[in-house]
Parts: sequence; structure tokens; C-alpha cells
Amino acid sequence: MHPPSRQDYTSVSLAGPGGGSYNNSKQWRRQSCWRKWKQLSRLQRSLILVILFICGVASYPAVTEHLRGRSGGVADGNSVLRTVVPHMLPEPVRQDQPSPEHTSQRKLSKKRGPPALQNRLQKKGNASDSEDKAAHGRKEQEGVISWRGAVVDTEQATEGHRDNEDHPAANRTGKTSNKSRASCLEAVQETFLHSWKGYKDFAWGHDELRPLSKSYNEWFGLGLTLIDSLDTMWIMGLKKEFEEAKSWVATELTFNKSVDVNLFESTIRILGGLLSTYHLTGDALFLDRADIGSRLMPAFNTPSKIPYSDVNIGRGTAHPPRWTSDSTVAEVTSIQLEFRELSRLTQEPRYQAAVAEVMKQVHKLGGKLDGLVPMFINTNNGQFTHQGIYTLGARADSYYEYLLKQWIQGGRTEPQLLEDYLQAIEGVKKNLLHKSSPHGLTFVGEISHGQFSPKMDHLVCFLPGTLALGAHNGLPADHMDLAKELMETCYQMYAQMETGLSPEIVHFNMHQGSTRDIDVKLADRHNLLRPETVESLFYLYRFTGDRKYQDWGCEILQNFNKYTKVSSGGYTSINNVRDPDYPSPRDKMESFFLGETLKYLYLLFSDDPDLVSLDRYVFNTEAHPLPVWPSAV
Ligand code: DMJ
Repeated sequence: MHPPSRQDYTSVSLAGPGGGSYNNSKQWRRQSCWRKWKQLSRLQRSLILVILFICGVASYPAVTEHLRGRSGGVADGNSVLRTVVPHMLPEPVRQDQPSPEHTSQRKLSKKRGPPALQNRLQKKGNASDSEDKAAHGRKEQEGVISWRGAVVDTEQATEGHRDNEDHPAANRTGKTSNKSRASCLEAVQETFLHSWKGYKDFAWGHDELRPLSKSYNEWFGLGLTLIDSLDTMWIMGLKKEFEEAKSWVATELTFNKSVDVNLFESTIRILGGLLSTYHLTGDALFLDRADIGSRLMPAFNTPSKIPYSDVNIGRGTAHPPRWTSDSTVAEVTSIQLEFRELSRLTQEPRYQAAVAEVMKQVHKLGGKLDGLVPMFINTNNGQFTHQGIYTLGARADSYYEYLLKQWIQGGRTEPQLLEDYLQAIEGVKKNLLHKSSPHGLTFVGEISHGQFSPKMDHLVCFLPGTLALGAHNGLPADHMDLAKELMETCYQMYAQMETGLSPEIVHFNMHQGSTRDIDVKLADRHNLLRPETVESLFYLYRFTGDRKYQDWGCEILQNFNKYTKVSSGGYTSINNVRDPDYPSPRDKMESFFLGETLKYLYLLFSDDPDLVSLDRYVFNTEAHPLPVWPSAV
């Protein structure tokens, strides 16, 4: 897609967090000011100039002070590490009260059930109820199903999660008051509703909203944004919106059409979204629609059993991309959580068998570097291809994530998965981990044909969350230390940009004498509303109770609202995170903004550890929670 021209941009209006729209066109602002200036008399103009001169002289020291603050050197005038400035929040208040929601220990209850429909809220005390009501104003109870995401009953809920006994450090660094956090929670719900409004008004039933052109993109033609958003709406308690979407799924959604879909994308977004919504709601409609899984199975009919990237779900045919017989490693190894769960629910072993075969083969393959995998695998011979590049970013990222998460999903009973995960993390430490200059940010670079490159995709920011999840499940404590270091780095990828939003890719400086830690190439300055950093903030906050992670998330949410909100509805990807005056909107709202980014932000601010407990659920790579298997507990 071509970015809109500057002329297109003059008709665009983006709204700030306060809700007011503005026309951000420089041309419009210039013309309007000039007209007003010309309407003044000569005397009026001279008076204004004199006043401006006096004000300028008087405020010079304050302005220079402010500018020094913006370039924000921690150590010297050139340094760029910005401190946390929660712009949209009221005056920070010191937190003395322990928060009631965190634990560092995984404590499992003894019972588990089928899709949990018990009304947890009726069983829980009133204290958290009233807090929730204040925050959301939307809580409802209906029979046994709660509209605040009735995902676990009290008996099943994680125990010992109510105070910070296990976390002496918890809450000491957070600067934000309870009231401010409640306002972040409200803000993220408003952000969702504004996104939904755009989708509903201009793209209903289609894959993605184009908020500026007030139209839509079709990718698979399967209502991608709507399906990706279902469980987010449930978790946020948006009953009306959820019901409208559900009725579309019941009456309009059909997979009986000749359309090519990407196996990975449709698995994580559609199959994952439907399975998760089934579990949260207990509504059989969503399990029924999860039959898309059977339509994706032809992808596995390859000579090697490594699946093709594309399937025609109507015709039952599959093929690789036109230019190659390779598949992407991350794609073929990040569909397992969903297919395994489908087998468990349908009692049809073929789904699990197909994806387990992929894992078995990848486990045995040569061509890894200390557990790190190349980016491509051939569907004919089942071997890695284009070897020599090792990254935790695009095309490899979720391979690592799914090693750990499958191990958790299956009750930590599959040693090969754990072995591969632990080896890979050691491989990361040995080959990819470095510190930047001048401030020593820990980052994960890449190896390209034996050479280290200090390049890091925003996609890599899933890693702090995954490392923290592993540590929470009993893996080495130094994984948590690394998670915290990388979390700081991912936050700085936002904080050091002029818009406060991260670019797609950064390069870290490693030379002594560098004046800034992070460089961004011209072609990498876009932001697609991606979730990885806020995803990791959610995990880090749940496991440490450190409020600074909420503060960082709140700041990021504010900047999404400042630079990507489109007043008529929806949010847009932008081309340039380094230009706050002209971020250059792309006219596309990715489905993962609603499916992942806003869900993780909501859970980050929610302060309720039972709202999708991380001891009961494992999130797929599109943020759709699937249950940890009952036999596991
Ligand atoms: C999502 O589809 C998933 O999170 C995937 O794992 C990576 N890309 C996007 C979000 O960035």
C-alpha cells in the first residue's frame, strides 16, 4: 500500500486524547493565521509585535530550561533517555498501599473444569466489585455468566495472590495514583469503543478498517477484525458490542467460500479467537465455527508434512507462495496451541498430530545456532533454508514463544519443548545479547552470516513477557532479570521517539562515544499499532506488581491517542514516529490493535489477577487466551 501523499493528509483529522478533533494540516494552519493577521490594523499589528518581543525576552530562561529537559539527558546534554512522564495523568501520588493482586509464585488449585462459566463475581467479595464498578461503570451479572469475563470460579482461582508479601519491591516505583490508573482503564475502554465505532461504521464484516478513507481492506474476506475483537469485548465487559458481533458470527460468517488464506494468520486470529471466545463464554456457537480448523488441514499435505503457507478453505487445496516452496519457521511452529486445543475439544487427534509432527521435525533439524533457528523451512524436504540469519524478530519470533507456551498448555509434561526453549534462551544470551552505548540498554540483535547486527525489531518485545512467564513457571530466576532489562529497552524504544511511539525497527549504538543509544533508519520509522511491548508490560506487572509498568503502558496509550486517533472513528498506523507534527497516517487499522494491543493494555490496568489468570490460561500469539489443560492441574 502506498502511503498517502501530503496533499491527502490535509483532509485528515486526528483527535487528541481530550476527544476534540483537529485539522493537523500545516498548510491549513498557515493560511488561517495569515488571513487573520491581514485583517488587523497597522496599530494592532505593531502592538502585538511589541508584546511578543517583551514576552519572548521574559520567558527565555524558562524556554531554554524546558528544551534542555526535552532532550532529557540522563548523564549529559546529548543523552536521550527520557524519564517517565505520564502526560495524561493527574499529579503523581506516592503509592504506600500495597496492591492486592500480585504473586511471584505459581500456586495451583487442585480443581479444574470445562469452559468456566461460574459466576466468579458473585462468589468474590464485594470490595473488588465496587472498585471494578467505579472503574468501568459497566459491570453486569446475568445468571451464571458474568459480563466482566467470567473465566474462573473462586475455587479455581489462583490462591495467595492478594497482597505483596511475595514482592517486597512491589509498588515502590509506581508514581501513579489509583484514580489515575482507573482513568487509564477507562481510557483504554474508550479507545476500544472508538476503534469499534470506526470498524462498525465503515468496515463492518470486513477484514480491516481504513479509517481515513472510511472504508475497508479485504485480506481473507472473513471479518478478521470482528473475530479478533470478540474476546477483548468479553473481557472488557462490552455486552452490547459483543452481542452485535456474535450475531454477525451466527448469521453472516461462512468459511464455505473459495478464498486463499494464510495458514498462520488465520489460525492465530480466527481459530484462536473463536476457541478463546468459546472458553470465555461457554457459547457452543464459537466452537461450532472453529470448524475452520478442519478447512485448514489440507496445508499439511506436503511431501515433508511441514505445512504450506496458504490454503483455499473452500476448495480444500493448499500451496506455498508463488516464488518459493519454503514456509516461514515462525509460521509453521506457531499454530500448535490452537490445533492442540481443537483436538482436545473435538476429540479428533488429527489436528494435534499434524502440528506435533512439525515440532518433532524441527526439534531434530540441523542448522540451528545454539538452539536458534533460521527463518525458512522447505516444504518438500523439511530442511531449513536460507541459513545464516538468526533473529528473535520477524519470521522466527513466535517459534520461541510457542515452545514455552505449549509446555505450559500441556501441564509442563513435554520435556522436548522445555529443552528446546531453554537451549534457545541460552543461545540468545550467548549470541544475540548486547548493551548499547552510552546508557547500556540490554538489547537482542541478530546474527547475519556470522556477523552481529545491532538491529532489533519491535516484534522482539514479546520476549520480556515470555521470559517472565517462564520464570513464573519455575524456570531460572535470571530469566526474570533479563525480562526486566529488556522491558526497559522496549519502553525506551517508545520514550526516545518524538511521538513517544516505537518504530518498527531500531538499531542500537555500541561504539564508545555514541551520543544516543537508538538510531532509526528512514524506512523503519513506521508504527503499526503493534502489541508486543504492552503485552510484555502486562506480564511484568502481573508477576512483579511494580506499578511503573502500568505507568509506561498508560503513557503509550496516551500517545496512541495523540498521534494515531482518527476523529471519525478508528486508529491508524503511521509512517513516521519521529515527526510529531506530521506522523503521516497510513490509513490502516490492523486487527491486532483490537485483538491484542488494547486487550493487553486493559489487562495491564485492570488490577484483577483473576481476569484471565495466567495460571489458568495461556495466551496464543494473537492474545487469545486458551486454557491450560485440566489434567495438568
Ligand atoms: C500479530 O499478528 C501476532 O502478535 C504475531 O505473533 C506477530 N504479529 C502481529 C502483531 O505484531
